[in-house]
Amino acid sequence: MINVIGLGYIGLPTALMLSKNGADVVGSDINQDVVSSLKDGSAFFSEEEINKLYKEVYKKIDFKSEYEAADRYIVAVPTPFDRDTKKVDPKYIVKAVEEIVKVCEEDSIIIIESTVSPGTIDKFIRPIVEGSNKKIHLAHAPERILPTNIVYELVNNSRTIGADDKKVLDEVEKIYSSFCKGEIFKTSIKVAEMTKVVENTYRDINIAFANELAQICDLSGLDVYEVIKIANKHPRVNILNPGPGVGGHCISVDPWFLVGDFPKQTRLINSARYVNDSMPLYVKNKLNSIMIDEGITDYSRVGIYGLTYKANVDDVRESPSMQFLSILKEEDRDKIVVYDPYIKKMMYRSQAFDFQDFLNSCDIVLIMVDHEEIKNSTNVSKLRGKVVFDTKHIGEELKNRAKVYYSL
Ligand code: SAJ
Repeated sequence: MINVIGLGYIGLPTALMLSKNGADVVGSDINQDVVSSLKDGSAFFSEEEINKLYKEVYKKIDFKSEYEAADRYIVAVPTPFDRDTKKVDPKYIVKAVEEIVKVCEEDSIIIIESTVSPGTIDKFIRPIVEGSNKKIHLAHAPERILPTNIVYELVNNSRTIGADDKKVLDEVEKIYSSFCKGEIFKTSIKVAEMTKVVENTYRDINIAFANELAQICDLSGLDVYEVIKIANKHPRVNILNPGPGVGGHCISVDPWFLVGDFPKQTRLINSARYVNDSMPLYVKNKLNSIMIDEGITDYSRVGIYGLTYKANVDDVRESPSMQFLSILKEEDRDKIVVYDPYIKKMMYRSQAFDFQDFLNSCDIVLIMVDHEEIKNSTNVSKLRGKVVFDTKHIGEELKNRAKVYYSL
């Protein structure tokens, strides 16, 4: 039996997938509301594929807040970073493992899926296990799934497994190969920790390059998207997309783990983080000049489309829109109209919950997230007559519809 600890956007799909493929799964989470909604079948997810998988198997899974006496554990709890030291804050995985060692069986395997900086498991988790009076094995199996395509990627992405010896590696491989069709790479715990952080850091640096390129092209009077499109025709060039900043609790966080642990060796990584975190201010400064050009003096005539960290998700963690709003003066933040089709709860004083109501409330539309909703032609045509500042390069049709079209 496998006890999955932490039923968030990683733990839950993993528990569902394991159960679908024959495992006897207990899903544990400290949030009683999460447990109750999962148990009674009322849980709902922004990804349709997860809803389908959930409806198919939820009755087979024992959802509870307690931890189970088992021999296999998967820990998928948050690993925030300390904003001052830039180091990983391991408190949640430490707490989870402390609770597991109280109930787990002899010869159990604890698999940490949460993203951690290299050396975290040795430093914070191994002492707990060694301090227990049980023979317990550790492993690290970081996930690579992309929110908006979680179920497909759970099955098809390759997987990295780190452990101390072949026997444990083979046991953990058996668990993941029950659903993973991708290649499974077996290595040490520390290499697995490092590769996960490196993957996200690589992406953050490349997004920072695209964001710097956007600023260079803006000053040069060039269309950065045309430059990127043509440059990417080169067989060994793959420039990513510029945007209003980098959000989410992965790409915007994981690089800091390396900066925090290796401050002298991470100037490039550090600079990339500052480039990406400076984009909301760049957007604000550009918006201010657009407002002057368009004779709009009051933020009450400005509307922000999109609050989530990226398209077609309902997660607002570290989102560029939230970063943008946090740098506005309070009086302006209270005036600006915000709207996001994925956000149903009131988060800001002037928030719309209907696309047309949102458009009726503003003269300038600042597009910060490229949800499918804003890309469909019916809604694009509703932008006719608006001044549009499009930070996500929604598409050519928008240029022809907007009264005046600006982009990054
Ligand atoms: N973004 C850009 N330009 C781009 C791509 C993304 O500005 O070209 C922005 C997005 O708008 C968003 C942020 O970056 O604000 C991150 O979005 P993302 O889609 O790049 O990544 P996440 O955070 O949703 O998922 C990433 C993935 N990591 C990589 O692609 C290397 C995923 O595979 C990981 O599993 C996930 O982090 C994680 O949980 O670590």
